[in-house]
Amino acid sequence: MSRGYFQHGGVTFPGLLYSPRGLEAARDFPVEDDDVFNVTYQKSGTVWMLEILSLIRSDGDPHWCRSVPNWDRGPWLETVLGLRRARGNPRPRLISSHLPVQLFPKSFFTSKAKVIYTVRNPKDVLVSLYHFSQIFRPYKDPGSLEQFLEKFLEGDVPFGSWFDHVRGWLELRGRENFFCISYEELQQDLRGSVERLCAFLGRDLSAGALDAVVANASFAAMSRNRMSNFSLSPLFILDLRRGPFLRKGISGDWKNHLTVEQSARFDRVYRERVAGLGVTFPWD
Ligand code: PPS
Repeated sequence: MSRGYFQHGGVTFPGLLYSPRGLEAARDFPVEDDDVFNVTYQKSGTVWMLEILSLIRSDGDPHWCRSVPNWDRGPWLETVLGLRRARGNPRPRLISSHLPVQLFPKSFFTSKAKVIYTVRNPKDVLVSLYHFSQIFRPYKDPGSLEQFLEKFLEGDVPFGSWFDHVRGWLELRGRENFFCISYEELQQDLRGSVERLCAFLGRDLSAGALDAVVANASFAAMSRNRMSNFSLSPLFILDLRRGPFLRKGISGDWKNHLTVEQSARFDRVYRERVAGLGVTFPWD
């Protein structure tokens, strides 16, 4: 299973797929002004947003999404293979990342490249990550949900603390090239969200193209698409015999998993850590 973890810049990374040298190279990645970055804390809707951005780029035509795996359309910059792919992809590039802001490519901060940051209710992130940790081979076995909850709240998980990640990225609010949206907004109004994304990206899609984006980025369509459901991923990376990557795709699944006490414990830490951020999230 897992090869263990290493620390880089105070953040935990798995030893399989990631390396300290790769992370240094990601930090030095030469960002181009026409790059579009799909940034999230893990399990917050990365592949969903990647599908939406791929479809917007193709004016709603699903051909690209159905013929090229998502990890090649919008490679994860922090993985060794993703970095190589991002370097080689033709411009304009779509690039995904779970990196905390302090480890993100330095050249982004003086570029006109765009970042779309998707946030999700951290209780749902916790539950999604708990299941994912059981199928994603680079991650350690999460133990019981009770144990994993404590690790998550302490930030003792790959990519570090949800609270630090969100706080760090939200400091970019107000920049012209930064757009923040939530998983919950995508759930509540996908079409309206796609329209807002198009406005941010400077794309003018017809009503028919918008409909096609919405239809092809649905949970059902993505679950059927081999290029988006990770069924092409090798077994030594993802063990889909133990559960699907596209698991439930709903908001509020945490209610089916956390006890009243666990939820209250989460809320106490959440209130402390999110105070002072000056943001109201859809789940607050
Ligand atoms: S990863 O591994 O960090 O890149 O995972 P990420 O893509 O960020 O998050 C996976 C969760 O997003 C859900 N998902 C969707 N929900 C609704 N609609 C669509 N189209 C969709 N696509 C992905 C996916 O099911 C994971 O959430 P859970 O709660 O585990 O189902």
